[in-house]
Amino acid sequence: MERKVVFSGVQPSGGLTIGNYIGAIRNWVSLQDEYDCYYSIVDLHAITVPQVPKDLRKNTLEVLALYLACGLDPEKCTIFIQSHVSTHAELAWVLNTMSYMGQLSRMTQYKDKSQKLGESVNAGLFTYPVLMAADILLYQADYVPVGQDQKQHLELARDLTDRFNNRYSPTFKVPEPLIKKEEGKIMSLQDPNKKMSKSDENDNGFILILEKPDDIRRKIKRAVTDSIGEVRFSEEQPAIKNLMTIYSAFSGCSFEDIEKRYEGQGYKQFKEDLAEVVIEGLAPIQERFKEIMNNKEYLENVYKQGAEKAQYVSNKTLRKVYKKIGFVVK
Ligand code: ATP
Ligand code: LTN
Repeated sequence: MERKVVFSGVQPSGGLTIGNYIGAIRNWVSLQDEYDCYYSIVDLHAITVPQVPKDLRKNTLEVLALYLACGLDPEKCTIFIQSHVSTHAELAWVLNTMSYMGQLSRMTQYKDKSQKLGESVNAGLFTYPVLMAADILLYQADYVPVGQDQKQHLELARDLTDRFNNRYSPTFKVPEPLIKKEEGKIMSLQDPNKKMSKSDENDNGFILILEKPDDIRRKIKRAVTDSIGEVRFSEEQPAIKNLMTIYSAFSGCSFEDIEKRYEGQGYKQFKEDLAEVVIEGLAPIQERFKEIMNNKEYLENVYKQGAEKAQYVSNKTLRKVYKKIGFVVK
C-alpha cells in the first residue's frame, strides 16, 4: 500500500523559535516513520521580506542543521532547500494565474506583514500563499503539519486544488492541515495576543531553539503575566495559559498537573521552573546542532540528495499540469 504523503516547510528568515519547534518541527519528527514526508527549507518564501544575502545563506544551513538536530532523519524523509528544486517557482506561476486578488488580499499574514513594510510591499509577499500551495500540490500531499497561523493559507491551497481539478480534470490531491489544537499557537512572551515570531523586533518576545540558558532564564523572568497571581489554565489569563502550554510541551505534564503543582504559589517559582524545563528540553538539540554544523560535508550530502528526489517527484506533477493546460509537450 502507498504511504500517505506529508509536506511542510519553515522559512530561513532567522533563528527558529520554540514556537516553530512546538507548533511544527516537533510534530514532523513523529510523522516520518509512518508517512512519506517532504520537509523543505523555504528560501523562496523568505525573500518576500528583505534579507541580507550572507545571513540568508547562513540561516538556511542552520535551519537544515536544526531539522536534523530536532530528529528528522534523511534516511526516513526527504529534506531539501526549496530553491534547489525548480518546479516550485514554475507551478507557482501557473497557480498565480488561477488565484483571485480578492482572496489573496484577505490573508491575515499578508495584511500584518504589508502593514509593517509600508510603502515597500512587493508582489511576492502578496502571492506568498500561492507559492505555498505549489509546494504542497507538487508532491500530492495528503497532510500538511503546520501551526494555527497557516490555516488560512491551507484553505487557499485547497481552493486552488478544487479549481484546477474542476477546470481541467482530477490532477491534485486535496491537502488536509494537521494542526495541534493547544500547541498550534505559541504566543509572544511580551504580548499574549501576538504569535511568537522569529521576526519580532522585540527579541524578548521569543525564545530561540539555540538560545543560551541565561537568556532563557532572563526572557522567561521578564515574560508578561497578569495581576491574578494564580497558575491556572483559563481564557482570562492568556499569558499564563501560554506559559503553561510551553511548560506542558517540554515536560509532558498535563495542565491539571501544573495547576496542582503551583497551587497557591504565585508566579515566581513557576517561572523559574519553566525556564529550567525549557533549558533541559533544548539542551540535547543544541548539542546535536553543534556537531552537525561542524560536518559541512554531511549537510551538503543531505540537501543534495533531498533535492534530487524532490525534483524527480515534483517534476511528474508539473509535466501533467503543463500538458493539461495546453502547453506543447517537448
Ligand atoms: P516569520 O516570523 O519570519 O514570519 P515564523 O516564525 O512565523 O516566521 P515560519 O517559518 O513562518 O515561522 O513558520 C514555520 C512553522 O512554524 C509553520 O508551520 C508555523 O505555523 C509554525 N509556527 C510559527 N510560529 C509559531 C507559533 N508561535 N506557534 C506555533 N507554531 C508556529
Ligand atoms: N508559509 C509557511 C511555510 C511554508 C509551508 C509550505 C508550510 C511554505 N511552504 C508548505 C507548509 C507547507 C509558514 O510556516 N510560514
